[in-house]
Amino acid sequence: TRRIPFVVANWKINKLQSEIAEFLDNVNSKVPSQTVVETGIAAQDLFLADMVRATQDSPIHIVAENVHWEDAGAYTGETSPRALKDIGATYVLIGHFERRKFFNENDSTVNLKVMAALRNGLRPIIDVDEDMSKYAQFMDAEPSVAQVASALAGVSVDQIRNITIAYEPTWAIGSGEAATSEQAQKAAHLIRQTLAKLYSPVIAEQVRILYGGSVTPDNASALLQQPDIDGVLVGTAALDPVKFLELINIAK
Ligand code: G2H
Repeated sequence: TRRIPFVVANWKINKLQSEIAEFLDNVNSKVPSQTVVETGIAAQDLFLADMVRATQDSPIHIVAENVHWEDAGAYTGETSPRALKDIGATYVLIGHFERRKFFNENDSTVNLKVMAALRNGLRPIIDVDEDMSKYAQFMDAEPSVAQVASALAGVSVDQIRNITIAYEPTWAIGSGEAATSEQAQKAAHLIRQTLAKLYSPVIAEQVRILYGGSVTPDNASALLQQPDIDGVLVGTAALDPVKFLELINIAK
């Protein structure tokens, strides 16, 4: 089965309410059907419910940038996965490099969040920022990518179909210097090998793997042509509706 390409915008904390309305007005009617290319936009929690309403007639999925691992309770300042599902969010980014770097996320909190998202019917996009060069020398031994294995601990064969993995090398994030398509393909392939070992080769072929880190309309096509890269996670370039639509067209 063909993996449907997936283009995800990650706005981080860069947009205001009025800018979001204008962006969605601009792109809503121009986004192709989900059977051609899936699209998602990740934004701050406070805008997500509005964004779900504003995209009711468009195929765009609304994506949370983070989630707590408990469904409810006394966790001031956190966002409940149950509440995210309730307002109509579809996907959630888990373990983004910036979460790991600035907010002390680690492999064990990432795993808790993955399980919480799945339990509530949200689809995790698991971010992996591991340095893959260390695996290159062990190519023959078919190493497992540690962040992938730990994020997926306890995820069943049935649940794995709801998982997307995003590889984002730390040095490529927001730097303007993307990985080369060869580097990104090598990393994506290692991730797919890891999935094959953890589950099965057939299941590994069904899971989408995205590349993220300074993706632009200029470098996207070479990246998306790689056999193991099924989509892109885009920060800076996806703040611009014209570039976002260009990226979607490239992914088609
Ligand atoms: C990496 C990416 C989006 P940018 O964080 O997740 O951002 O495209 O600005 O490097």
